[in-house]
Amino acid sequence: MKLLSSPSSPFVRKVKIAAAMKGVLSKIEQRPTDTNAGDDMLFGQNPLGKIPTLTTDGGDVLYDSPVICEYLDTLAPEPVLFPKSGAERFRTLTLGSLGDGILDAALLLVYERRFRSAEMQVQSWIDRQQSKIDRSLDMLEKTPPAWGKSPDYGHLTLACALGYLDFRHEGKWRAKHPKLVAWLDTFDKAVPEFAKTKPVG
Ligand SMILES: N[C@@H](CCC(=O)N[C@@H](CS)C(=O)NCC(=O)O)C(=O)O
Repeated sequence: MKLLSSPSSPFVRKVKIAAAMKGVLSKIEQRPTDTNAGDDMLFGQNPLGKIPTLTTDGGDVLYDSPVICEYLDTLAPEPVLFPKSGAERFRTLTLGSLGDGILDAALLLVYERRFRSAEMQVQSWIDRQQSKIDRSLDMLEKTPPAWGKSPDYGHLTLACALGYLDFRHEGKWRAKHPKLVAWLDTFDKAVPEFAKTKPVG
């Protein structure tokens, strides 16, 4: 398998952690990809120009990260990242969507600083994105999502979202969310690939 990748992308990090948990990371060749470089290889595989993008051994091109992670989950029986059915499945998918939503808002805040000059930035829009992150974390802080035998896709997505807030938003979330800080420490101990994929860049 081939993965269009970057060491700073939290969405790529999700895929690498999922692959490691399923024991297939060594079967993935990673191709460093700069999404700002107008890379024809990237646009040819994914017209959205986003990473992660995975090409399977059968030649199928998969995106985005939830789809890739669900594909990886089919490659080995354990641990189950996506429960097959029932309320458990939809709890996992919803936690994954919440983690991705935190990431989307956090990334938009980064892009606002990166791609707009200071006078073009709109404070009300910045506040709107920040409030999505704050509300989500406040809700999760009340009851951080426990796992049974092993963390699943929802948990690994949340861990990557919190890791990204540490990486690009100075870990400011930590002061008001002690239970989530403890939750992330527990995840870190349970999933060795989390520490190994600490973002750089
Ligand atoms: N929903 C997508 C989001 C992927 C995403 O936004 N990746 C960023 C890198 S962290 C990207 O490729 N950005 C380039 C762009 O938006 O043009 C997923 O889950 O894979």
